[in-house]
Amino acid sequence: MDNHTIRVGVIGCGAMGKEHVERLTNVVPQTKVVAVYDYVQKIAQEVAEKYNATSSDSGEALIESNDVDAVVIASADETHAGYVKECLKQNKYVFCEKPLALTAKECEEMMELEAKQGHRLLQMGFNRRFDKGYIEMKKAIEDGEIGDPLMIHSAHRNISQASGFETDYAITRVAIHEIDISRWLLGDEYEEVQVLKVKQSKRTSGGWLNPQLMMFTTKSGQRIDVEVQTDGAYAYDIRCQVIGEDGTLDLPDPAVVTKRKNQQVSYGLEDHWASRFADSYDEEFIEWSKGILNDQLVGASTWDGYASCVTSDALIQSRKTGQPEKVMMIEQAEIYK
Ligand code: ISE
Repeated sequence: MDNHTIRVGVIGCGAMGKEHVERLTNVVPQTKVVAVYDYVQKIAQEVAEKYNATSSDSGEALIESNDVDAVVIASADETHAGYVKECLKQNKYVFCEKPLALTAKECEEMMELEAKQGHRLLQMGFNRRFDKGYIEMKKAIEDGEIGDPLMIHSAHRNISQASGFETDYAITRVAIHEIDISRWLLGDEYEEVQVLKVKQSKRTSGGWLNPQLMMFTTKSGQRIDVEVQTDGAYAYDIRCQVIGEDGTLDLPDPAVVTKRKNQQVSYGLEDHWASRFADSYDEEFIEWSKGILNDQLVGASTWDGYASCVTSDALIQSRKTGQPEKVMMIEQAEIYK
C-alpha cells in the first residue's frame, strides 16, 4: 500500500460482491481491486477479467497475497468468520458483510486477535450508519433536540427474498440492520429482547414465518419495536421513528419528486435495498478507505458485529421459548471504546 492507493481483494462475487467491486473501482478514489475469489470459479474469472484483477485459487490465498492490502468479505454467511480470523492474524484490514459470524464465540475469538494486533482492523457492513437520514437523526438526538429518547418504532419491509430463505434469516440478515442502527442511534446496549407472535401473511412465497414482531429493551429502559416483513410487502420500505421527551424524529424517504394528479399527491418508493441505500454503500467504502489510510476506522466494529450476533441469538431463542431473553455480552475491550 502506498499513501494513496489501497489494493483490495474481494471474496465472494455474488450480487453484493460484484456491486462492491464496481464501487471500489469506480466510486472510491483510494481503492483498486487487484484480486477476487468466488467458490464458483467461472464467476470470479469473469469479474477478474472485467476489472483487470487476478482470480485467486482460494479465499485464504487471496488474504495471504502480498499484493493485497485489504480484504472485502461478501461471501456466504457461514464463511465470514474463518476469513475474518485469517485477515486479523495477518494484521490486514478487512471489511465484512453482516453477519460477522454465526456464533458469538467466533466473534470473541476475533476480538482477541484484533486486540493482540493493538488496533482496529475490521469494519462491519452496517451501511445504514452512512445513510444521510440516519446520520441526521443521530445528530439531532446527540444535540438534545428531542430531549431524552424514550422509544423507537421501526419497520423493515421487503417485497421478496432470494430462494432458500429461512425463518432465522429474518433476524440474522434482515432485522440485524435494526439491531445495529437502534443501538447506534441510542448509544446504549440491549438488556432484553423478545419475538412476539403475529398473524401470518398469505403473501409469503415460502414456508418461513412472516411477518415477525421484535421487541428490544435497552439497559436504560428504552423500548424498540421492529416489524419485519420479509416477503410480499408493497415496497422495500424502511421506517424509523424515534420518540423523545420533547419531540419525535422520522427517517425520511429517499428524495423523489412528488406528483400531484387526479386530486392526489403521490411519490414512488424503492423496490430493493441496493437502490434504497445505494449512497450509503458508496459512503461506507469511502470512509473505510480513509480509515485505513489514517489507521482509524470509523464504521461499525468487531464489537458491533459481536453485539448484533449475541442479540440475534437471544431473539432466535425467544422465538423458541416465547419469553423475553437476556442479552449477555462480555466486557468491551479497550480498542472499541
Ligand atoms: C439483505 O441482505 C439486506 O441487507 C437488506 O437490507 C434486507 O432488507 C434484505 O432482506 C436482506 O436480504
